[in-house]
Amino acid sequence: MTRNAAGEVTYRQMYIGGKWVDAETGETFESVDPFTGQVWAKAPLGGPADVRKAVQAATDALSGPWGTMSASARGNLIRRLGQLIAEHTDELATIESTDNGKVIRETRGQMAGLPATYEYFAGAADKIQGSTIPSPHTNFFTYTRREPIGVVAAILPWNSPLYLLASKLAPALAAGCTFVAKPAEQTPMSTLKFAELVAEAGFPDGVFNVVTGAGETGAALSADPGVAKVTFTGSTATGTAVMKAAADHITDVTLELGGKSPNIVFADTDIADAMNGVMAGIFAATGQTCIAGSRLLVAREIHDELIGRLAERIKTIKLGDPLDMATEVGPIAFSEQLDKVRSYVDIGVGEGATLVSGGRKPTEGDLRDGYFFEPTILTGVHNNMRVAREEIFGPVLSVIPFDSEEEAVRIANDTAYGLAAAVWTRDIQRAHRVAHQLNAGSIWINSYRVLAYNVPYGGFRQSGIGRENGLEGLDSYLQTKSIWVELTGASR
Ligand code: TXE
Repeated sequence: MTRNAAGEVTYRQMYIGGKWVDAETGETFESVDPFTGQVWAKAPLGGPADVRKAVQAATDALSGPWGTMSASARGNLIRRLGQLIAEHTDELATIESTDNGKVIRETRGQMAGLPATYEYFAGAADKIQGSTIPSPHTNFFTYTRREPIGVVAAILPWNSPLYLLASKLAPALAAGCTFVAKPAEQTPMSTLKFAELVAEAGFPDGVFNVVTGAGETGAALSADPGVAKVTFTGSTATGTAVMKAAADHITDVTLELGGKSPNIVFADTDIADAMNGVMAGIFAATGQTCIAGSRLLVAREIHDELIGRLAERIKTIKLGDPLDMATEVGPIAFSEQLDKVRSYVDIGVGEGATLVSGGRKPTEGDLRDGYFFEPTILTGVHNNMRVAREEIFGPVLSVIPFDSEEEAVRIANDTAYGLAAAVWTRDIQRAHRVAHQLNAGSIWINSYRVLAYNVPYGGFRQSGIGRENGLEGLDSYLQTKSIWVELTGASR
């Protein structure tokens, strides 16, 4: 599959209750290819009526064949879905790279990894079990059942649509929930294509639904009383709005929000390894990942050497067409985000930081039309500056020197966020000591950006609530029912 011919626009319908539908209003919205700056696709603009219809379909599906299906049969369907994804990885990767500009070498890798997520949770479906509890009331037999929480609404961002969907959908299906997905308005197309695979896998109607649209659509979904749980990935500001809306109906929430993650490099590290980790930490996905290592905390004695080597390496990074396997860094996903990234560089320089590399939108050759921004390094950053405190969500590295381990930990933890962090050192005691002191949900030692479907993932503080992945991720789609059976007839 290749990019659409000039002027050609792809349209896909929403998937609600097992049917392909337009929005009730007939309205649509456009998705722009960030490499060409041109509209390449359209999707229905789902409104409150479509949201209600999808939540109703998901509610009805809970009491249909899905509700009485054995856990093993549910697992088989999830496994089949994983197999279908494996057969379509190139197509899904191309759609996603066209929608959000992420380089195809990254999206292919992400898609190739998805079947394992579905396989893991497929296997977990029939291992969900309650317990028997020796109650102090000895005339009672007491046991628990682990039941699906109900209708799950997933509100998704634009940076990794199907990857983030998988970490929500696979456990929700394993738990026996039904699901309404609302992809981001910038990236509706891969989730709509994915719905075809769900249909082909043979899930009963209404188990999986997609409503496309913008923030208002997500707001309607998080406020719908039929939704038992909202799982959201996106900005902390929108996460706050989602949580407030959910509070009206005591709807459960899992929130995976922003970050300002520190990559801490001690002087005793292998500097070449650390350099690779720093590069991948901030420039992969053009810096548009919640776990981006956007604050580089570096020991003062190696500061100049590390920055010098990073600045040299940056010159060799190949920006270009995200659909080209040779491209290392693609465009920013959409023009408002490019404006945001650019404005932060100005803010940083205005605050007294030094622009060492990058900092501009390239205009040469085939980069002319796309929303590109050069990989950027700001040095002389103080942790009080906005470029050290606010999530930029772009290829901008803020470099902060430190003089002691204690100071490094203090600066690292001096943030409203707490999603991830990395420690680079050869000293095994220091590595663990520092990891234990860092307030973040994922810590890497001598590495960056490694995640897996079976390892819990989530944020401390304003980076979120709840954990995804692993059995802890599955738990968040279950609720416990305790059953008391009187054995003697004593209460008659
Ligand atoms: O995010 P939003 P945006 C951060 C990043 C980025 C900033 C803004 O810093 O620059 O957020 O991006 C839906 N009720 N991250 O505006 O608003 C929206 O339609 C319910 C970090 O794209 O959080 C989309 O589907 N839903 C992040 C989803 O929320 C609402 C990934 C995410 O959009 C809504 C993305 C509302 N009131 C951005 N308003 C990460 N943690 O990885 C919008 N939405």
